[in-house]
Amino acid sequence: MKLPFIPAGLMLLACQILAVPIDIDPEIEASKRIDELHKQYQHNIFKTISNRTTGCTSKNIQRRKEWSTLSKEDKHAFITAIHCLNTLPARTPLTTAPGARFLYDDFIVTHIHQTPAVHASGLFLPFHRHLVHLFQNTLRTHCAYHAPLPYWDWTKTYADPRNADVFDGSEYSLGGNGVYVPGRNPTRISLPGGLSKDIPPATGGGCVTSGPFAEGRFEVRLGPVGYEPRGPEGGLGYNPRCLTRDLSPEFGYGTRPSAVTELVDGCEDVECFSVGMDAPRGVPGGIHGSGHWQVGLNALDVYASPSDPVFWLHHAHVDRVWALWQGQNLEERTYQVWGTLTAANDPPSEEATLDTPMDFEVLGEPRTIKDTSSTIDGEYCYVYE
Ligand SMILES: [Cu+2]
Repeated sequence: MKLPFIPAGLMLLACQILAVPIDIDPEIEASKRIDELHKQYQHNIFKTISNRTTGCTSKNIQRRKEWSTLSKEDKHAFITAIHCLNTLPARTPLTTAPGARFLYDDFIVTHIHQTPAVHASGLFLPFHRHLVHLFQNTLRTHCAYHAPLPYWDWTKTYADPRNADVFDGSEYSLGGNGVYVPGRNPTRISLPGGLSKDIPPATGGGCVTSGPFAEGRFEVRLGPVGYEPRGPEGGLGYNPRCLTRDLSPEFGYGTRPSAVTELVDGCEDVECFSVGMDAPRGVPGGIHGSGHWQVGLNALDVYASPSDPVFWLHHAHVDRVWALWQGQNLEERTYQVWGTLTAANDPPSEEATLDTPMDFEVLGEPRTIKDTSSTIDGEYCYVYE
């Protein structure tokens, strides 16, 4: 007999009422539930494309993989390709961003410019889906990266991000934690929509010193924009420095498995999903924010956060959770739109529609929300493994 799915919270309550000894970890239950949701998502995607002979088919679909499941060769290729982006010339004119030197910087400049429109707004999910796609395309066309785009499943490492493979500091990681700096004050980050938040110091705080993005092997040039001391020219000036991190178990908790199941099981419309993912009570944060805050420092900067390469793996996973939610009911959930065109609707702006265009500046042609809604019907053709 197949038992119906019972939310972990309800199960816990039932055990308490019945005085049953509790040995259920709700996060283990939620994690199993994510596996079920993932199977259903994949089933629905492959059912939809199974009879196709052109366009996105089960033969040509790209499979995006979790970082820890990539082969050493693929990890190495991804890391090498990111370094490669930091050797090719920027397309952004120096008059637009005097600090933009290399191709990698184009992504940061675009993200800085677009931040007030594409966070805690109706553009959040669509904009970042296409940004990640453009990044993958650039790795392929300019730096010969042909392996799957990796994602970082932070539900697996929520208890302590220091245990994540992606941060193990080896040559097959995106580098380790920042070096521990004692006695630091909280970092006050400014969020789009005129809000701010104090992020307490965690387990690191200084330069990354191990792995392929350690000090001396990788340079950040743009920002900070979202906290003090701000970089020159509004963060668009040349400000070469190391990559910093401050891995935080406290914020890891924000990306626990039950946070994801609450959204995917609990949200019938994309308003509920987007708000929980990115802006609970209108304030930028949610699961998406917790992913940034548990990495720390460079990743805390809402504007210039793509300066930490883990940005791409984090946003691929935000996109996976959106795809997981859409994939439970592709017909009803793929083309839903909600929200306005400004962060926390400040200043007040129009409602987004499927035809709302998004600007990707030097990275590529504008796209509408509709262009980005489906992972298998428009220009995209990918599935998460
Ligand atoms: Cu962003």
